[in-house]
Amino acid sequence: MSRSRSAPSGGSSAGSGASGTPALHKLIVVGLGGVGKTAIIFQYVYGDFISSYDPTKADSYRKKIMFEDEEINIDVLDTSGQEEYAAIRDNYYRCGEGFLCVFSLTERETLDALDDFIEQIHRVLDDTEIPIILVGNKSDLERSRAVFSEEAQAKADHWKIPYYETSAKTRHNIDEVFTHIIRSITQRKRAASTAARTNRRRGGSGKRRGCVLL
Ligand SMILES: Nc1nc2c(ncn2[C@@H]2O[C@H](COP(=O)(O)OP(=O)(O)OP(=O)(O)O)[C@@H](O)[C@H]2O)c(=O)[nH]1
Ligand SMILES: [Mg+2]
Repeated sequence: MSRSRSAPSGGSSAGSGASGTPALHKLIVVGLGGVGKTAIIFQYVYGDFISSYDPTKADSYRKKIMFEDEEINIDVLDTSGQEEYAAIRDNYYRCGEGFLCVFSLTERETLDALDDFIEQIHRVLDDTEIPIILVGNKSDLERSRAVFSEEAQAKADHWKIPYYETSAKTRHNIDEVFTHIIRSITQRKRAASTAARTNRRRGGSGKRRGCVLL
């Protein structure tokens, strides 16, 4: 497991282990400041809870895991929820193969804000099928809950995406969320490579989405 203070390098990761190197899948975690993006990633990668709050600029984490009997690498990009970084989000989003859209169950406006994030992801990638999961974090703070599960589920249904409630503090549903998004990404890549092979057999040209961070 490794952590770097810089954004990950660009490049397509569509090739998935055929050459013997582990497949690499790129996740991006987005949402307003303070909702627990960094805490969720830290709990998943290091099995620990950060109780202090140190606003993120952009960090990336890499973790090697066994998934469906195969060794894979995942790159997790931890974005900033601070408004001053909003303008550079487009650049980051281009590299994403799957997104966790996080809000805090204790702050209603953090859920409302996610419509804009999801629209931006769809627009930048020109892809409304990109794997996204809605994540309501801080489920351990039940007494401060400001969003009913049904309301968040309704938003997830609207966007046709799954919904999970997590706690980065207790680790509730943390592994489940990452497993779900990785499964969605791998299924999608498999379908795309099957389609590309079929297309090549029929003499078509393969089109791939690139991603470059400036
Ligand atoms: N009780 C509780 N506190 C949490 C949870 N997740 C995060 N926190 C706390 O909420 C604060 C903000 O968490 P961060 O993970 O830094 O939030 P962030 O979304 O990364 O914020 P930015 O980097 O500014 O975008 C910290 O004090 C965390 O300890 C949780 O599940 N339960
Ligand atoms: Mg952070």
